[in-house]
Amino acid sequence: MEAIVLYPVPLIGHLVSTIELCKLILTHNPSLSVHILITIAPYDTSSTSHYISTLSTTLPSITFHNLPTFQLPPTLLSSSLNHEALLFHLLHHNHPHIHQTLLSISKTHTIQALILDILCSQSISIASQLNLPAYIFCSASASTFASFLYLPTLHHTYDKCFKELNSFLDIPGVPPMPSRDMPKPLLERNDEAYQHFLNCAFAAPKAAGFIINTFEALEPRSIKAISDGLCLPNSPTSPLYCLGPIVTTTDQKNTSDHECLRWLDSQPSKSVVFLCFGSLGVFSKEQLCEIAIGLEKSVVRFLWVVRNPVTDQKHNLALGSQEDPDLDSLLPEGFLNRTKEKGLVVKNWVPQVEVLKHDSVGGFVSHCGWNSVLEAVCAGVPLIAWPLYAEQRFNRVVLVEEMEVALWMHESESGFVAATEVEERVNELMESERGKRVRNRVMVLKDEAKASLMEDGSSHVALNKLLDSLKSQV
Ligand code: UPG
Repeated sequence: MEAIVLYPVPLIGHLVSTIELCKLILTHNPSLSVHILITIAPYDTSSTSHYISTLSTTLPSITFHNLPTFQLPPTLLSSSLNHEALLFHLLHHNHPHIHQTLLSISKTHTIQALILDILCSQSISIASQLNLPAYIFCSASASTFASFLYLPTLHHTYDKCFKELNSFLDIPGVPPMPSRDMPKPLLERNDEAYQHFLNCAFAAPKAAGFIINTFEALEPRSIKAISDGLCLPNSPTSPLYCLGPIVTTTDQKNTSDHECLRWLDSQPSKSVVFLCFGSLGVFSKEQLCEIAIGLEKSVVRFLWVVRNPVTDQKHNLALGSQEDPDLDSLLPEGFLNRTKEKGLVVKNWVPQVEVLKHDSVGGFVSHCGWNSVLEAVCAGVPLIAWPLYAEQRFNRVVLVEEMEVALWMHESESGFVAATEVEERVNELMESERGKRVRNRVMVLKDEAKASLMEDGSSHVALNKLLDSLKSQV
């Protein structure tokens, strides 16, 4: 029996689209045996492990292989390594286990391909040892992927950290990129994570193909730059398959009958701005109060997902703590009562895809995670871009300057956003001519997204090409 094996990293934003990719492939080729290698991050968050634990019961058509748990050595635990660097330690530790699992799967199946998350690109070497073709799957944008492929060139062009460079980077297919807006783990050259990313980028050209969760009409320039080989000036470029938008159809926490949907039912059409910051984004108590003041002063209705304040100051990540926040003690005194006619604050999590599709939602204040962006585009909801971590500042530049689907949320040097900025931006998005232009643009892209998935749409055609390519590998 023929099989494909996928190896995602244990981060919700990556897992969600990997699972959807599997479902998509299975819909078109139900006889294929699909295997996913599951690993748990050393700094696991309960949302990720909960999601993983539900997968095997809800998706019987996919076989999950749990790789042995990685116990962080005490020296690493006490070190000041950031979570990206720790993740790469885990991935490295997994290498022999992946090798072993692939051998074991190949006893009963003919493996067509190993599909690796972009962060697992260094595992291409394992595929080569076993004579298996490896594909890279990028759950982020084509623009991000262009910068990833181009990283070795940038690395040789500059000898300073992007954080200190203070200039615009010229990346093929990407608008002029302020060096400080490069993905967070790449800002410091001496950061261990930077070296790992660079190694991944060096390994990537050996892949048999690149799969990206995007579509032609959304990112025509970056897709063309990658396909034309401009991002890999020194080696041939593998075929590119843009299959998106791959958007999740199931909520990761089974909250699809959430109270907020009933509240939205009672709001006027396109009147509500939705604030939600991905699977990990959190703020300080001071920042939460500032958002509250801005929303209260604004003229718009709001639906706001609030989590407990930052537990990891360095990254704005809710690592560990997913307990319900005590809203009364976190938000300004009397805020909930004063705003009850125009707003709803929800603790921790909402079924985001459902919310965005609701007719009452007219705007989205987002951290610019790529899944959130695609979900907004598919629902025709314009954004206000408030990046927090990972490649989200990079995405903001692309969303505002290139795609023109978002307004820019301005922050201070330290990343703090003032109440007046929150108030002005949400008013601007929901009430101004500029807001209208962004809304019109996202509506066009919503139609394009739908068209790309139709029978002769670009993503559908790319999927067929990918399936043919997988078949031809055995
Ligand atoms: N989500 C909910 N309800 C919530 C919060 C999130 O359903 O209350 C879902 C959301 O619909 C989406 C996913 O969780 O499907 C979040 O994904 P994404 O928007 O991509 O954010 P992250 O979880 O932060 O994703 C990581 C990176 C991000 C990157 C993405 C894809 O942080 O920067 O673009 O992975 O590689």
